[in-house]
Amino acid sequence: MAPLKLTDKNLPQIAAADKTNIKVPTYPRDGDVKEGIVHVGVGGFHRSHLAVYVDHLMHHGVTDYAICGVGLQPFDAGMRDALRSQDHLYTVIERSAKGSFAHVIGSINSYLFAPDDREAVIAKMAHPDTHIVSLTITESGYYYNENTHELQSEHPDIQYDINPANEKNPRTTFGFLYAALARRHSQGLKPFTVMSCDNMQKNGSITRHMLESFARLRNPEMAKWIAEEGAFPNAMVDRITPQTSPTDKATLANDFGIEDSWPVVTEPFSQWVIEDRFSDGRPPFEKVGVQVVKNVHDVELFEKHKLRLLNGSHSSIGYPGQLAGFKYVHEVMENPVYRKFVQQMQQDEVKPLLPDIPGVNIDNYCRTLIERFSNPTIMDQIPRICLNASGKVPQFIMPSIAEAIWVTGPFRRLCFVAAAWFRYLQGVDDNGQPFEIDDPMRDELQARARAGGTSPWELLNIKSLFGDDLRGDKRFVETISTAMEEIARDGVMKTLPKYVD
Ligand code: CS2
Repeated sequence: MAPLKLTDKNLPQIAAADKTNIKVPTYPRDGDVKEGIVHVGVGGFHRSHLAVYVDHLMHHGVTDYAICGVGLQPFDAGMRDALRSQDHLYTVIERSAKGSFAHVIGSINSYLFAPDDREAVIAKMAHPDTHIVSLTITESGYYYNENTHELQSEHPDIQYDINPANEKNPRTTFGFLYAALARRHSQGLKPFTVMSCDNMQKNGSITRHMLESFARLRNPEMAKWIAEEGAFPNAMVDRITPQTSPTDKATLANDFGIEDSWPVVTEPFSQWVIEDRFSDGRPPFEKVGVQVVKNVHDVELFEKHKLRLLNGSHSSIGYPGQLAGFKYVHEVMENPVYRKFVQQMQQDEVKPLLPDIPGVNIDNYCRTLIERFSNPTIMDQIPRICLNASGKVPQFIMPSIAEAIWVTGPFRRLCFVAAAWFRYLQGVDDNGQPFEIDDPMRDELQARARAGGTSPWELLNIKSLFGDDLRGDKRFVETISTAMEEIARDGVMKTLPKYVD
């Protein structure tokens, strides 16, 4: 039978036709449903994580927190068109050795594309039904200076948005948040909670600090109101979500009989630990497996474990893996030497720097990570891991190196990963094949990586990325320089055994 197009009208038929037990929304999607969450940055991760938790809530009868998706960037037009063409429904395909399971998700109710109508986005955020504005805007969307920990206020986008003449046409997330909050303030409404779902240590606190700094440049009164009344919960978010490939669409059509123009593939695992701090109410997240935690310190511990172990290991798979010519994460894990390298970096270099979390066995956590990385069915792409590295390596790898410097701990493998990133930035792999670098700082990084050759200095001198503690440490500079020379001379795979015991 021909696959059925994913639409509200076809849902009963999709559910009935299938032999593999597809879960579809059985809750109402109109009428009494309110859009309590506005989400900026609807990509694969949002659609496999927050939107899935909200879908579960809606199955539990929660009707006030459906999602209005927002795209701020021109490239979001693709998501707008895909979602609008299928009543904002989409399929999540969970894959593992146990098989494939498909869920149709109905928690996204509408979608606004800011380049079409910026005012509509501001009005939506300012609407009394909106209680939460959530974000997956990637690290670079925060305009956060890693060295000073301040807002990059000189950045042309921020300069544009703080100019009152541009208030109705913001470019950055902060411009939209500010305009909407100012409107709520003048209407006597509470500020919405700004809920970051990005991979950053202290993501909520950073969002708060960046938005308050932005607001101070516009109107100190508003900055004060946001500081006093606003809420910015910190959170650890986790679910590996590869980019959707054309094969995924074809498999969904063949195996499940669904025609979906943009499904999401992910793993069975999902975790979300969030601080219980909301300014205008929240849904009962704990009903659907979210760990809602009172103490911000506890959230920070979970964030630290996840960013340093999961994302840090991903970096160790990504940059050297790309140089060595691997295409997928699980292929790297199939190589015994490389696998050992990742395990030893976790065990010998990262784990000793991490605090205990009561109830969490860190060795089990590491073992689970290796299993998740080894899942061959999700086909997680190395170039995805390498994307936007200037916002990732300074979060995932460099803080472990800095802490190892303070305690004179081992860090050769971490330095090898940083060296591989520097080499990667030259844009040519170990076989001389060029590849594309996708990073908001690409031009500067690539020019410096090429000028520096096997010396790290051109790159280390970028003050917004690397702190003085790194630049000033002789042992670090020597170790990374040696690794850069080895990789340039012998390539990753010949060098790697030197870093494995
Ligand atoms: C990855 C993450 O992009 C990356 O660097 O490490 O997207 C990772 O897959 C997620 O954080 C998993 O939760």
